Amino acid sequence: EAERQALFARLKRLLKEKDAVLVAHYYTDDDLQQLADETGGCVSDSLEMARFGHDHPAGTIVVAGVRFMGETAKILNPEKRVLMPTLQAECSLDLSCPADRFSAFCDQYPDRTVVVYANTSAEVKARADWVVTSSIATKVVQHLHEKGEKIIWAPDRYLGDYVQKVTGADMVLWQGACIVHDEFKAAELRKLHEKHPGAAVLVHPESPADVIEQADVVGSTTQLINAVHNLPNETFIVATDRGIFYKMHEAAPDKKLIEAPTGGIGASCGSCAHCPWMAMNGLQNLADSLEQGTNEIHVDPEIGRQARVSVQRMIDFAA
Ligand code: CIZ
Ligand code: SF4
Repeated sequence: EAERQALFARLKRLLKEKDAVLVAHYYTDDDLQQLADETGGCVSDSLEMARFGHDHPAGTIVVAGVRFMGETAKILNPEKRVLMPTLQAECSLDLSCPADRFSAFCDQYPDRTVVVYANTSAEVKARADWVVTSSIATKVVQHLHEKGEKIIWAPDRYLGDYVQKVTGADMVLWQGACIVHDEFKAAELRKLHEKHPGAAVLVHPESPADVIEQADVVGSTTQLINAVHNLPNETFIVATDRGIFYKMHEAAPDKKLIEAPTGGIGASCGSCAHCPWMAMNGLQNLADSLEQGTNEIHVDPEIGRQARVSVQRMIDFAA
């Protein structure tokens, strides 16, 4: 604990010295979320992280999360330096969708509008017409559907399937999945809910359809945190990365939060739901990166410019 205190003090000094602001994703360790809160940084979802970094005056944005989040910050802030505690933190959705294969896939459907989830590389975002997050995916697709457009959706097949069901849009789906959310188990969830009949079930739409079916609320990280605060229930069963409990506890300290059951494959903490790549971020590698200026994110300027157009389209739509 004394060691942690010393590291916290050193990191606060370093952030000031280097004119840097820390943005941490909801799925990172409590330590990082706490440090971001204490230093005027931000804890949020991937897009809000990039927007916050944009509005903040600091010349360096340090992104605690996975690589596509660092890239998204760079896409929206090409003039700023973007650092990450590690460049090894991947995302199975991003990995499932290499730009060359995806581009060839899109070429097969030239009459379709290309909508991609934020969990993709800068190159894939550049190939797309729209980038969306889970909080706005349904609204954007509904809007396109009403205009008579047919859609290519990538990379998460569960989120795509959910959006398709809600909107009735004509969608061709890329077959990617998140290794964390893919592990939530419908039968076990049903049994757990029977034991806690008063609990509300909160599900992130990267989960399988039979898990989404049992949800009282399906939503993005921010929407699920708000649900804990806003719903009258005293107990919640939560199907998303357990990193989110830090903010849920803060939003509603008196409520009881239960982890939804998983198969646990790929998790960094046994059978719980925790992204192994998010878990690569820590106070120590954050300090190293800040001190030495290592792990800088670079995005080809032309790719960045094209990707910014599709991200900006969503931001303007949301406004
Ligand atoms: O599952 C993820 O990585 C999410 C929810 C990312 C995001 O948009 O914040
Ligand atoms: Fe990717 Fe899933 Fe990890 Fe999010 S939780 S970064 S979607 S692998």
